Amino acid sequence: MSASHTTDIRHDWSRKEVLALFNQPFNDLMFQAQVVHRQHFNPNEVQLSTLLSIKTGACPEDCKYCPQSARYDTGLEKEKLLAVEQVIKEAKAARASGATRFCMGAAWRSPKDKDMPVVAEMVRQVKALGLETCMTLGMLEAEQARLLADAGLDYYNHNLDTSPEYYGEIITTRTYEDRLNTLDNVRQAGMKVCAGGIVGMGEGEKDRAGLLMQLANLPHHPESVPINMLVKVAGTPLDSQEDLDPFDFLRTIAVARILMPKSHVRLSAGREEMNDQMQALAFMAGANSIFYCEKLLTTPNPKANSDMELLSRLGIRPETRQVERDSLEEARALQRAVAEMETDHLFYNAVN
Ligand code: SAM
Ligand code: DTB
Ligand code: SF4
Repeated sequence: MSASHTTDIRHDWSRKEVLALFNQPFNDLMFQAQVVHRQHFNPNEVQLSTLLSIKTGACPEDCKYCPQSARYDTGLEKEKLLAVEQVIKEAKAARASGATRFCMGAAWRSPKDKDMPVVAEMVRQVKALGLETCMTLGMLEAEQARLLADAGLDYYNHNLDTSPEYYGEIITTRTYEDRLNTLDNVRQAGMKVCAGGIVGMGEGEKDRAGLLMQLANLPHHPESVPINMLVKVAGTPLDSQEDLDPFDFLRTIAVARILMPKSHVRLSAGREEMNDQMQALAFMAGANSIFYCEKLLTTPNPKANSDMELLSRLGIRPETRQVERDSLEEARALQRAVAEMETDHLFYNAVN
């Protein structure tokens, strides 16, 4: 495969091609992912997102992995929708600890109309703090997506979770098509898409390939692709699922990087069970975003200081906000132009 071929932004991947990427020798796959990664990103930067559960538990859906489904007894304390002030307090703490994006998640099948003004207000106030905003509230109608976009929501997270073929083993209360419709509504409303899935749910390699193929063949690649390793929670139907081979997890990250070269690939749930070496390999495979918070939605995540220590040992810096970088570059260009104008008169123009 030629170098240019591997870096093209494509939306027409076949399962055979994706499986061929997966089935390369591990070192070849990692190398290819690194080459693509370095063409589009600084390999020593990782984006930090903080996650907050704004409404916890008692969800009517039956997602077999999820501790928040009302159908499974996981001993989780349910909570009503948080007050806006509480969310803002958490967002300020996230900003102070160095996160650039604040993701708010609700255990809903879809938001009710009465919830929309409240979540929109959360978006407005979190955004006013200078943070990027993300929400994951379940399925969205077109009108709801427009309302969130109008409030200034930057990203909407809605995962495909697995391949279309394996999906029915995991969720029966909404279809794959429902999920694709929500992603379409989010895109049409002009928001950035965050969509990925979970591995380690008993799926096969063809399903991991199928999931990534679905994501990569969307009309636009999601800007953010979270790859979650199943967090096994007691009481859920997947609590005693066999562990996935860690190399298969890393292969999934690497293939995501190759298929979606310009997207941030997030090393998402499951880091609590990964050692430092495994996380370092995931960054080498092309992951360049993490959830940076001591709790995901309901389960533990590494402590902020241990994350900072790991990043520092690897020489990785937290990524600054894109807008900041863009406006910084603009400011520098302006400065250069002004400096040139100021010094122009000092030089004799030999052309004239
Ligand atoms: N209820 C909304 C929905 O399902 O779209 C939003 C919240 S839901 C918890 C967001 C995502 O978290 C799920 O789509 C799934 O990919 C991920 N997730 C939930 N439980 C998980 C677990 N035990 N391990 C890994 N990922 C999980
Ligand atoms: C995503 O892909 N992973 C996050 C976020 N999007 C909302 C959620 C992970 C949840 C892990 C289980 C829990 O903490 O409840
Ligand atoms: Fe509900 Fe979301 Fe959990 Fe599914 S993943 S049970 S929709 S909270």
